[in-house]
Amino acid sequence: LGAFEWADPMLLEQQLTEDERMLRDAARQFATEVLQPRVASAYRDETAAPELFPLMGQAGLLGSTVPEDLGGLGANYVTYGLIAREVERVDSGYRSMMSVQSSLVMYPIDAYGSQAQREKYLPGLASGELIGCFGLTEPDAGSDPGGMKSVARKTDGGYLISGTKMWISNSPFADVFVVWAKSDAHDGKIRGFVLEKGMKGLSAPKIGGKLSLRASTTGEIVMEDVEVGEDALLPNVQGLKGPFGCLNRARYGISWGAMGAAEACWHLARSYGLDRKQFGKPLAGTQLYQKKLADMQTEITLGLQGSLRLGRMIDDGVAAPELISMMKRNNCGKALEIARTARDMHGGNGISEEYGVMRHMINLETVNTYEGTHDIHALILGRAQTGLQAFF
Ligand code: TGC
Ligand code: FAD
Repeated sequence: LGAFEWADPMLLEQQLTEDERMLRDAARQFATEVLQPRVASAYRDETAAPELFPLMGQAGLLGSTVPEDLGGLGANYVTYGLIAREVERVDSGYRSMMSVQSSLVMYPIDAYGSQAQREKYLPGLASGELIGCFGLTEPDAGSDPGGMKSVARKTDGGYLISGTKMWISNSPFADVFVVWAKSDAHDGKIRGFVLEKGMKGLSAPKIGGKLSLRASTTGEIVMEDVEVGEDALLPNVQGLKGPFGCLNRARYGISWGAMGAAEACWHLARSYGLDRKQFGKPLAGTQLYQKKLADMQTEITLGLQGSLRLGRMIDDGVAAPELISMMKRNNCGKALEIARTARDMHGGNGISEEYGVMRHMINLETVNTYEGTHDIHALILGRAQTGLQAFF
């Protein structure tokens, strides 16, 4: 039998290729050197950080799966997941900025766009010179995006788009807006459109008062008869499977990212327990403390192994969306539980910004909600095994 590696019990490291490890290490270096030093104040002051996009672009973090000739790395989905894990180890908000740009803006332009749209937008989005956002959710259509009210009305040369999108990551400083609306020219089917900052009738006010994900900026997208040409339509997809195709990639990335945040909390709790003495001995030498560490270690090990397997299945083209729901749901729920426990294990220090565990915990409340809530993914899995629809 082999030796037990407490921080990597399933030897995940050995299951990666040399290229995957190299790109993961570059992401770790960027996260440690560029993101970590700024996160506490960014979170406290809710600082908008558009300047991070070109830095992320230079580090190869944006659109890593997009082909190299369009500015990406042409990397696989395992690499994309490993990058998400490293960035979210620092903060879920930074991973959000990156994964919206990669999976929700670059992916649909690459997969559903015309060659002209791909050439126009992808290189700038990959370098971070352009910032993107993705508008699906509306004030009255969150878990049920099919109930959206945004519409695209056909005109002679294009469309007039109207509606309001809510809770949109990056929107207040975005240059490129991928939005979804029901098109009267396509029997009311949902279609994707690429809008640009500065278009008449388009605005993106910031949503204030957020107590979670404060290092990432969130806003609305307000569209009042925004006039676009035919070239703004994403030509190669229609219906809800358009936005869901993007969400599949982003949800998969979140399954890795949430484990990164959980690992950060676990390692902090372990170190804290080794240093902190009460009743004449380290906290880590008590049974209750060790049980909590063992639970964290187990859930993280299983969660990471599940995400790796899922990534390999995506790379092989055999992953079903329901499996993505399973891993997104499981890893977010477990990460949130781990962060709450780590907060408790830090005692009073657990509420201080210095230790970071409470920031992770509060961020994970959002991560457990966006991209399909914990319960919505349960309903997707319930439907898949019973054949019974329980949404309505
Ligand atoms: P349903 O009848 O199930 O499906 C409608 C059509 O869509 C297709 N489809 C999928 N295609 C690809 N991948 C998937 N995962 C798909 N899920 C569904 C389906 O095959 C069907 O196609 P067709 O051709 O037959 O029409 O639709 P429903 O209306 O019953 O859906 C219910 C439900 C709950 C599954 C769905 O609406 C859902 O997942 N709700 C959650 C909404 C959500 O995740 N919103 C995310 C917004 S974006 C975001 O949060 C970004 S945060 C990012 C960050 O900052 O990091
Ligand atoms: P609701 O759908 O109203 O759900 C409220 C509660 O009801 C939840 O607990 C839910 O599980 C439950 N519920 C809903 N339906 C059912 C049912 N049928 N049966 C049982 N329970 C049910 N969206 C974007 O489009 N782009 C973005 O970039 C984006 N970024 C975000 C960033 C942040 C910080 C946040 C908080 C959200 C973001 N979202 C974004 C929106 C996010 O995807 C939605 O908030 C999420 O899908 C839930 O929708 P909702 O808030 O309308 O909640």
